[in-house]
Amino acid sequence: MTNAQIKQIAEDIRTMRTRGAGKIGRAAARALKIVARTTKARNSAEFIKELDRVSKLLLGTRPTAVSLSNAIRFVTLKAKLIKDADLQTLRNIVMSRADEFIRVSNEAVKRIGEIGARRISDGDMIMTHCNSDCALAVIKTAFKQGKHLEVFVTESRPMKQGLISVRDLSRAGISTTLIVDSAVRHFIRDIDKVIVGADSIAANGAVINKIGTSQLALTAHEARVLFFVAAESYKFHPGTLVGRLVEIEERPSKEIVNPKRFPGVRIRNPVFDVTPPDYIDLIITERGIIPPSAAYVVLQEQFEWKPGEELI
Ligand code: RUB
Repeated sequence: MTNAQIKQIAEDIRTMRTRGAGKIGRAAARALKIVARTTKARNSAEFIKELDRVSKLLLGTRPTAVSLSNAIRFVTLKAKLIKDADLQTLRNIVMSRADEFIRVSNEAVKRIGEIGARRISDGDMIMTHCNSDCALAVIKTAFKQGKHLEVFVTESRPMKQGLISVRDLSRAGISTTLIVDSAVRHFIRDIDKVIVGADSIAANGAVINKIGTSQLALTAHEARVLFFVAAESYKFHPGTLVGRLVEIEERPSKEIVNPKRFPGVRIRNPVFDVTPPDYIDLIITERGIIPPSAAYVVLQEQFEWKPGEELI
């Protein structure tokens, strides 16, 4: 039996009540902590089985943000690798790893804000897409430092997460302009820097983020506008070290329009896309700024992986 609270966390991720890669990762850590706190397992083996079952439930909610699987891995791996530990020890390990993930993740967003703000100049016109805590942390930190900024935000169809960004930025006192996604090229010549977040970053430096990001990057590239990605190191995707592709989530067509109004028409709703590393000037992580070509090194360090080895 899965605890109702855990089911609710999974359902909130699936329905996007909890959304944004960082928040998804922290919600998963919270769910696993609840497992450790409330488990009825009688021994370590039963507890590990329960962790696996809940991890599977969480992993089935949304496929693209690697923060989800990286959070699960961070919280559960230590307990799974320890041999002969008693149940209470394993429960304590999972609870403290969950707390650690949440703390480190929140600190990372703050640190990204500080590091990224150094790359923002007084008077910059910035464009952002969708709603990323990391991208907004950079903008808001630069603004708090006294830099005068103007931010253009794309609506981000179909779920319009751009409206969340617009509200957040304008509440912070930042001059904010909302545009539809298709107006990006019309305004790009007024923009100094584009800043977006990431759901996954591949070993070759490609960034997977909200659908439309790659179009925005192409437009910025054409206009020679700087393109920054702000992302914590747990957004780097270990599977891409061994050639796995990041799955692009396709969501129900009804998020775009009521399909009953258009019988016989196929409606496709991929919600993320891949921006090639060539269009990315830098990636701002909590450990510092890297060029996209350094993604491989970040992944190797993060997962202590050497070529030819199996990933655990
Ligand atoms: C959100 C999205 C965000 C990244 C990064 O997509 O694409 O840019 O998740 O966000 P969705 P953050 O709304 O479909 O989850 O920096 O907050 O982790």
